[in-house]
Amino acid sequence: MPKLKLISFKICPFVQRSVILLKEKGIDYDIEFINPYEPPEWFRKISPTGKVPVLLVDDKPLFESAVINEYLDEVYPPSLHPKDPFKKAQNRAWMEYASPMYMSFFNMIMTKDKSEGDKVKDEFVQQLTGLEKVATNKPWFNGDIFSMVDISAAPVFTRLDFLKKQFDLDLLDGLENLQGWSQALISRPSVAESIVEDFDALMLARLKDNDSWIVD
Ligand SMILES: N[C@@H](CCC(=O)N[C@@H](CS)C(=O)NCC(=O)O)C(=O)O
Repeated sequence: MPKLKLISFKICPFVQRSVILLKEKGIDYDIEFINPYEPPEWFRKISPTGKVPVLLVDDKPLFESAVINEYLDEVYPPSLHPKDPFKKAQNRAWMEYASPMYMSFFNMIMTKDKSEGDKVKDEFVQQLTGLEKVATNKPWFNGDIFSMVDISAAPVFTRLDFLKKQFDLDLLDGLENLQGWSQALISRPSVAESIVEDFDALMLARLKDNDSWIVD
């Protein structure tokens, strides 16, 4: 099996997706934390986008979390995708749906101005409402089988849990399917262990540094 090293940023949701998959499959890997916003020179050389995650596979770089996860799923069977091609494609479509939610979340929490924050919050809640319509609460996206699509969405719920605990802001209020899915995901060992110990402190520091409306 190849030697794997994940280049990470402690509060990055995209990295978290790869960590969950690595843990879920019990794959051995090394991890190195950097700040992609002030990257070391060696990272600039190996990352075409300047973003994390980058997975070094026998020292060869692979970028984009979705691609990294598809690679790991293929190389370390059994696959966590449904077998049926249509269902698999549908799951992948919802994985695509979840990706821009991280940008909405980031914009929502990093905005300085409360009224702008509320506007972005409404957009984010609309995205959640779209997900609510297809979530099953049984508890996983595909019912009783944990899949790649669950991994793609899990970091959304880690972050919503942070907002609820730290600011009493519950964006899952009234979204019952997502509440069930969220609980199941947050309690899953691979997800719980994918969060760095100082996650809340780092998030709070980032919000304060950005003068976010949430910390007012
Ligand atoms: N589409 C990328 C997004 C990765 C991404 O946005 N990573 C952020 C950290 S969470 C980053 O490295 N940003 C650095 C930058 O934009 O310069 C993926 O899924 O891997």
